[in-house]
Amino acid sequence: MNIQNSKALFEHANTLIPGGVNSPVRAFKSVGGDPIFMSWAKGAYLYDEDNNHYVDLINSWGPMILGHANEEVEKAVFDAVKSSPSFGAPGRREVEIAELIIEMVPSIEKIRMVNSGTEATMSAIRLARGYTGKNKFIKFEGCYHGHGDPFLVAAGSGAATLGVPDSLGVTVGTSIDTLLAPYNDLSGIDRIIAENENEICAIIVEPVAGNMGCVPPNDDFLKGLRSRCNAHQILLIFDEVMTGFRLSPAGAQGLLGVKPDITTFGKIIGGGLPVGAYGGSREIMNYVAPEGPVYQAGTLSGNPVAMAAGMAILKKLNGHPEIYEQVEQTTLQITEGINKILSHQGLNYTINQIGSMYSLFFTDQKVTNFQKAKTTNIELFGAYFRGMLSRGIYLAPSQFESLFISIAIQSAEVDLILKATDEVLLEMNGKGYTH
Ligand code: KE4
Repeated sequence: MNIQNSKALFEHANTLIPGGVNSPVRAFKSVGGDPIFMSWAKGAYLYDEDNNHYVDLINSWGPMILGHANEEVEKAVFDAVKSSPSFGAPGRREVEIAELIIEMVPSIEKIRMVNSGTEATMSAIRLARGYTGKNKFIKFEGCYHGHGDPFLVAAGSGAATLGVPDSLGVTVGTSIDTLLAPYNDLSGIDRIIAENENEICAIIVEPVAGNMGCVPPNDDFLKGLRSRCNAHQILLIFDEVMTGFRLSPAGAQGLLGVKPDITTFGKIIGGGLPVGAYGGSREIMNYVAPEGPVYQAGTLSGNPVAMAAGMAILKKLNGHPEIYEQVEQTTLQITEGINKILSHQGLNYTINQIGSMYSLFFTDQKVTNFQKAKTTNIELFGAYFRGMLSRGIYLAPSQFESLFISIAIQSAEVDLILKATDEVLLEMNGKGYTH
C-alpha cells in the first residue's frame, strides 16, 4: 500500500506539532508504523492522502454513528456557518439542543454545553464538589475521563486507593482527592467508602467502559453504585462522552436502566464538531454559574455551528430505535464472524461487545477490568492492527480502545472486515504469533 504522502506529512508534522499529532493515540505509538493522514471521508470509508481507502471502525472515536459526511449534518453546518460561525451571545440553537437532549435523556432537567468531553467531566467534578461540600471522588482504573488533572492519576502502590499523578505536570495536590477502584468491583467501592466516610462527593464511571477496550458493566455493578451513592449521599456521575446517544437514544443509562445524578456528554452531540455537555437535576445544575456558585465558562460554548451539527445528528437518532438495532446487528455479524475465524486459529482471544461497541483482546482471560485487559498480547494486537490496516480496515490504533460501528457499515463492509481478519490471522499464525 503506497502511503508516501502520509509519511511525508508525518515527517513534516513532527517538526511542527508534538509527536506530529494533535492527540496522542493518533500517533500509532502502541501498534507500530506511522499514522495515516486522512484527506476525506464518506459513509463507511476514510480516504487517505495517497487515495487509499479504509472501512472505518473508529468513526472519529464515536461521533460518526450515521457514517461520515452525513448529508443532513452537512447541510445544517453549511446553513449555520452562513449566519457567522460564532456570536459570543446566546442563540436559538442552544435552546433547541438543550430541549432535545432533555427530552431524550430522562435523568436530565438542565444542561450546560461546553467544548469537549474533558471540559464536561472537569466541570461535573467541580459541580459535585460544590454541591456536596466534599472534595474526594472515586474513579475506576482503566476509565478515561479526558485530560483534566484530577483524572490523570494511576493506582497507587498495593492496596492503596489514593491516586498518584499519572502525568508530569499533575501535582500531588490535584490528585490527592482522587480515589481509584477496580471496575466491576463493588467490594472495592465499599472499602473505599468506609475508609473515606463523609468525604466523597462523587463516583464517576464510564457506564460501559471504552477506554480499556470495550468492557461492559457486570449485571449488578451500576445498580450497586447507585444504591451505595444513595446510602452515602454521594453523587453518581455517568461519563457518557462515548456511550451517550451511542448505545440508545438515552445512552447507556437508557439501555441499562440506571439513572445517574449527573451525566457528561461529548462526541455524538457535536456531530463531529467540538462539543461537550454536562447535565442533571434542576437542583444540582442550578449550582452552576451564573445561577449558582460553581463557576464554569467557555468562549465558544453553545457555538451555533456546532449546535446545528449536534441538532442534526440527534434529530436523526431521536425516536429511531431501528438505527440502534441496525448498528447492533452489524456489530454482532462482525463479532460472530471474528469468533468463527479465531476459534480455528488456536490463538487466545476474547471479544467484548455491547450495542455498536466492541473490542478484540488477545488473552485467555475474560476482560472485566483493566488488570484483565492488560493481560492481552500487545505484540499480537499490533500485528493484527497493521495487517488489517494494510488490507484497508481502519481499527483503533490501541488495544485499549473500543471500536464503533456506524449505520453506513453494511454487509459488503462486514465481508471485507471478516475476509481481512481471516487473512491477517492466518498470516500471523504462519509467522508464529501464537500465544
Ligand atoms: P474529549 O476531551 O477528548 O472530547 O473527551 C474526553 C473523554 C471523556 N470521557 C470519555 C469516556 C472519553 O472516551 C473521552 C475521550 N475519548 C478518547 C478515546 N478513548 C478520545 C480520543 C483521543 O483522546 O484522541
